[in-house]
Amino acid sequence: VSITSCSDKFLYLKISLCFRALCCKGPPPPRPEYDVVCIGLTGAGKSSLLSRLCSESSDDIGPTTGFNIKAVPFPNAILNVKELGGADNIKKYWCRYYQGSQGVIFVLDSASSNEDLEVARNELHSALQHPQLCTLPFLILANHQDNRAARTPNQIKKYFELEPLARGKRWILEGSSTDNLVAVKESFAQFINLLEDKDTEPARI
Ligand SMILES: Nc1nc2c(ncn2[C@@H]2O[C@H](COP(=O)(O)OP(=O)(O)O)[C@@H](O)[C@H]2O)c(=O)[nH]1
Ligand SMILES: [Mg+2]
Repeated sequence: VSITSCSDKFLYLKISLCFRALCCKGPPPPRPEYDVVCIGLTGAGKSSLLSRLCSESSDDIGPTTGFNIKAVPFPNAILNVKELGGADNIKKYWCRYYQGSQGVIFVLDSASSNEDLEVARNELHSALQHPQLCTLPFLILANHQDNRAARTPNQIKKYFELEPLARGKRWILEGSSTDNLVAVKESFAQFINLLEDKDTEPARI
């Protein structure tokens, strides 16, 4: 079609704009949001991992007093993560913030002393058995894997005696470190699958 006159050109422009408006994709559908609670002892790496996932610098992070809420974006979901401070005087209030949670992230320092690991194990066991959390998906991150003293995820699995507790539940245990964000994102992608209830397989521990 040859377009010669000015009004023809104008009409052509209008038609092509209408065509684009009809054919071009509108805004992407909203991503589902999940409220999750993030617990673990002080120094485990909760704030650092969450900041890195939000593309923020983790250099000037101090111990979390009280709690800290972050909307952490992923390609197919947004996690509203409530990080609860891990200090002794705060831990006893953790359960007050469990209500409404749809999933649990538990972070531990795989390179910590045996005593600290024992405390972390007891905290994880209490969370796994807590009435408000026991039916929810868990992501357990054996963090600080870049430290030479770190126990492997398999060693943590045995030490934490997760197998009997994990049977038939939707839990994932993965190694992590702040210097391998790709692996951390992959662990969260699996966790989001559990939150979406896509993965009906029992625990991957
Ligand atoms: N090398 C190493 N250091 C980490 C890792 N995760 C956290 N840290 C450091 O451990 C300290 C405590 O981290 P933080 O995120 O505040 O722990 P939180 O108390 O669980 O929130 C900080 O100095 C972090 O830089 C990790 O995977 N590897
Ligand atoms: Mg913190």
